[in-house]
Amino acid sequence: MAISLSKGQGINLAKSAPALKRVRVGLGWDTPELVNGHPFDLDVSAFVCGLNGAGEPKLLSDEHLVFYNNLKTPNGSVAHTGDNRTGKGNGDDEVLTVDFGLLEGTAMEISFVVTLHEAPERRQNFGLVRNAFIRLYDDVTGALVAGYDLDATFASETAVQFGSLYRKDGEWHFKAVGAGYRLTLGDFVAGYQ
Ligand SMILES: [Ca+2]
Ligand SMILES: [Ca+2]
Repeated sequence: MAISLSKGQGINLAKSAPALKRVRVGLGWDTPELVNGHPFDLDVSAFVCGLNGAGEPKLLSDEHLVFYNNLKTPNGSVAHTGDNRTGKGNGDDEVLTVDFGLLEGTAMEISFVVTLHEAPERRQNFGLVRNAFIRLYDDVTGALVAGYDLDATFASETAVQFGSLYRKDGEWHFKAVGAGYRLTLGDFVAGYQ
């Protein structure tokens, strides 16, 4: 039975989906085709992080930022299936897979952040984004495990953290985040370094 989450809620995957070996993370949205004369292109990035001495998430390496320009981590533990430039259709628009068996033991958190490509240059923001969601599926059976429909309306934000997977006491959890920021992908990368 899939769990429908609301903002800030989390689930313990070890309890709600104990057989889960590989998770497919689907993110979706609907957007106008053109805004200010430019395409309106949302991109998902996954930040695969360990924790530093202060308990802050930091990228395990530059190659642990998985996005349209780096489609997987060195051993393929986290992989992106490819860029979607329009968000057309009701299904998942960009999809990643996480293989818990392959994940480095030092990986403690994987954040899924959606940024708006060239937002400052194109003067675009999340105010026109509709029907945004993040869904977790068992990648082996295809079953939906949990989903979160972002209910917040955004305005001037250019990036939104949809959700994150995190490890606590050896068990993976998923949290619905839904937090918007006026940041670029580069800003996020700098923050996670
Ligand atoms: Ca895209
Ligand atoms: Ca869509």
